[in-house]
Amino acid sequence: MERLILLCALFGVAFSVQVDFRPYNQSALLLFQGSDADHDGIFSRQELDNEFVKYDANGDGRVSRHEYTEYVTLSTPSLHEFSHALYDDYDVSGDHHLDKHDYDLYYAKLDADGDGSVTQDEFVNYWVDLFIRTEHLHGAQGKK
Ligand SMILES: *[C@@H]1O[C@H](CO)[C@@H](O)[C@H](O)[C@H]1NC(C)=O
Ligand SMILES: [Ca+2]
Ligand SMILES: [Ca+2]
Ligand SMILES: [Ca+2]
Repeated sequence: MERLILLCALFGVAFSVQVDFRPYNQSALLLFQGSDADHDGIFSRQELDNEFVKYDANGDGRVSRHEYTEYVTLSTPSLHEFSHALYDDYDVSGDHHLDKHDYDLYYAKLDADGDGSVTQDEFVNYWVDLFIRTEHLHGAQGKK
């Protein structure tokens, strides 16, 4: 099956209509490469902010569930359910808004060894695990 990867920003996962993230380690690596804007091998806290600001359509400094899921499904409607699962994963405080507080907590989740920076390995391991946990939501069913 052809896997068209049109764009690979961290969470604005815009793939082709036929989504298949397998092999997960490869998709996670592509996400990392698309998110590590300065290519220093570290996904920095600033780079995380730079991703989330893209989803803040009304510019109020917070990302609502609607803003995020619209952003993802505009390019890839089949990721509707997956986009909600991702939102829940980012919304660490669970208050249905994404803001600086969530980004700090989310960054800490990615930073497995707690040294204050997120390496490629930490990032890829996190996303591979997430792809596996959410497999029933991102449309790999029925494909080879
Ligand atoms: C993904 O994992 C497979 C199986 O362990 C390995 O052969 C492959 O090189 C890995 N790919 C990447 C991009 O790490
Ligand atoms: Ca970087
Ligand atoms: Ca907003
Ligand atoms: Ca780390």
